[in-house]
Amino acid sequence: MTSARWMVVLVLVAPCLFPLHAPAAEAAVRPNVLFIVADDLRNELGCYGVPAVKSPNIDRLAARGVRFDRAYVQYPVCNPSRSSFLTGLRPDTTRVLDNSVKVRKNLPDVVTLPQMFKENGYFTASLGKIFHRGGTMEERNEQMDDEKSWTVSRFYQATATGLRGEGRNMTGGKLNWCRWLAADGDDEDQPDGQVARDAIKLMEEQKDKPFFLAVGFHKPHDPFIAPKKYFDLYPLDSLKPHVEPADRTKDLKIATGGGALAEAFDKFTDAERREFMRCYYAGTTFTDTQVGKVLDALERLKLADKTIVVFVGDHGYHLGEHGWWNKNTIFEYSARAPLIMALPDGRSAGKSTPAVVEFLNLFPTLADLTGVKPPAGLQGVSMRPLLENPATSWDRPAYTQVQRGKSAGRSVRTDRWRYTEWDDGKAGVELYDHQTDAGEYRNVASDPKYAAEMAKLKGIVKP
Ligand SMILES: [Ca+2]
Repeated sequence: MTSARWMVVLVLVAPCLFPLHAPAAEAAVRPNVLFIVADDLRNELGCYGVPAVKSPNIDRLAARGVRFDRAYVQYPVCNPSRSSFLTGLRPDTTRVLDNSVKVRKNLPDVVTLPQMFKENGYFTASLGKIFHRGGTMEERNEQMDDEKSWTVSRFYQATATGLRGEGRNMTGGKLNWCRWLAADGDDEDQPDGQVARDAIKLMEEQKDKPFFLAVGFHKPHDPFIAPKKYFDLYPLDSLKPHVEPADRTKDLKIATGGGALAEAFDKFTDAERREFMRCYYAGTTFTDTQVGKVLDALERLKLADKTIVVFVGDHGYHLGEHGWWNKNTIFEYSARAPLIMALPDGRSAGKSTPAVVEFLNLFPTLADLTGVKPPAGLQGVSMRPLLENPATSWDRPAYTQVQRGKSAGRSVRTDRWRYTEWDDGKAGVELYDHQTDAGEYRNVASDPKYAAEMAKLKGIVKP
């Protein structure tokens, strides 16, 4: 070997051999993070075993990543859930329990997940809905966004064309959100199409430096607006509304019942149930298509092997299960959400894990995978062992809490059980055996056969 070739080898390996003497070089090899968030997306996707829902692009990501089959959000509503996983703190700590409070109001000095990357030399961008956007359209950016987190933050609106089309309110106007529109125009007439377009642009611009690109799609969240072509994928007569099992126990009223929503849902006809499913799935496939555009760009720009890709829903959703057509419950349907992570080296591609995990873990996991030092006090743990080997034994419960009316619900999910207390048990308790009751239709909390199990779960219902 000539001396010139030796020189080349030394230059290439030096940062690896001497990382402490080459901090700049080390920082340069840190992987990017592409962090994709869908809104109100339940675990009905091709890759989660539901081929009738068309999600070829999220399925494609699952084929090159790890699919988490039992991942739970800490609160089944947008702002509290996002505030939790974007700070790595439980809702009890953020004290964000509704859609109106900004996390920094309660924790002025908290270091958010994107902020950690920004302070470590990353370009960080928020496109669309990452932190919750409350208030009126005009107020959304200022009220709820977090400027310490982002180099660039953009929010989008539909064009005039994208707000025209065929649609209606499914509750005769009683619930303003409960409406759909098979919209005129194409993807980029909708905010989510614009989000995908700009995500691609930013990747093109930033491809040579580390980035944390947060891409927040608003669908399938209500109001159920998507270009008409996505509605056409789901003919009404192809959809099969959920049928409640005959042997179910009666739900506690606090769990789903009461209020204007429950009243409206009780009145849904079979045709309206299909209509609701169609517009929800149209939004799901619309979002999936936008995810596909972003993944295509990642490949085209040769960034896939330099980028950790995370795909999450911010919480689940009921489509008629337990009589409910919404989120904000602590049943499995609402507490569980999609979570897929793909590593740059393609490790564990196409595998899945049955481990019970919390969204809270995303923050420490991404810090661990990128080598960026996380802030003190994070309340989750790194899931790196599961990504490296999805069969790793993992025995940690997942916690989800919710406020419904005046009652506080707390739920713990273990490998086998879901146990829920309302107002410390004073307003009711629920126990579901997931070995025999995946839909949580038979509350066995009063069955003496499970007294020992109940006592154990009672002891861990608070983290
Ligand atoms: Ca949401």
